[in-house]
Amino acid sequence: MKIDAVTIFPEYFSPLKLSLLGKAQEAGLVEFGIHDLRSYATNVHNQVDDTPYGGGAGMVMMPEVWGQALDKLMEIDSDLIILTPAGKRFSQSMAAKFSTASHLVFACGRYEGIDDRVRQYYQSKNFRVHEVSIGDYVLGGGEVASLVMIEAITRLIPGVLGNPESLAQESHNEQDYLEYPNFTKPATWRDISVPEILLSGNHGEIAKWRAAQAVERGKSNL
Ligand code: 6GU
Repeated sequence: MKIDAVTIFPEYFSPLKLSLLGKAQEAGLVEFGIHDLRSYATNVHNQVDDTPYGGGAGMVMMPEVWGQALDKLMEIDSDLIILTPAGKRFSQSMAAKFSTASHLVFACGRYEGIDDRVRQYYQSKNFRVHEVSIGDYVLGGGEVASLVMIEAITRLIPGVLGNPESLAQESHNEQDYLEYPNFTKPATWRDISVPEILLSGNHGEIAKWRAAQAVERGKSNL
């Protein structure tokens, strides 16, 4: 999978070098391209935002600079993801869908967002355009939201996780219940003991206990 991100703060994306994402990139499973929006500015001051038509607070990102950047990046099979708190809420099922895409382009809005004609234009050219939010709170821009999405999506690409079993068992899987609690050595820590059943070696009973715990946690989180 190829993943491009367009931002006025490319440094936000340096964590892509770390951990799972860094390894996935080294293994050739995913290729990241981070692009500075400002380098596509067409005016002398490298300006990327301007005051909103109709008035109101804040600034809006200008369409022409986004057009220059996205014309370079969008290919026939690209999905364009526009980060905005007004978008559709990101979820595990959305991550699963995006994990089978061949090329994702993340457009990181700042200020009050990107001139809506950018969305309209790429939609009218029959690109798949998605406005996505990661939750009901307002961030300073789409960069952190993009990182959240990239991490959730890339770990679902076959080969990225060392142990694919952990995918099948984890929280927020298709059944939508939350995972059971986990314990490791020592068996007693600060007078708190690991549940006996987990030391029993009875894998049938352990599976039952875990399923019950998972349901309990799911309920308690509703
Ligand atoms: Cl995608 N962008 C911004 N600016 N704020 C957000 C968001 C995105 N998702 C949740 N809050």
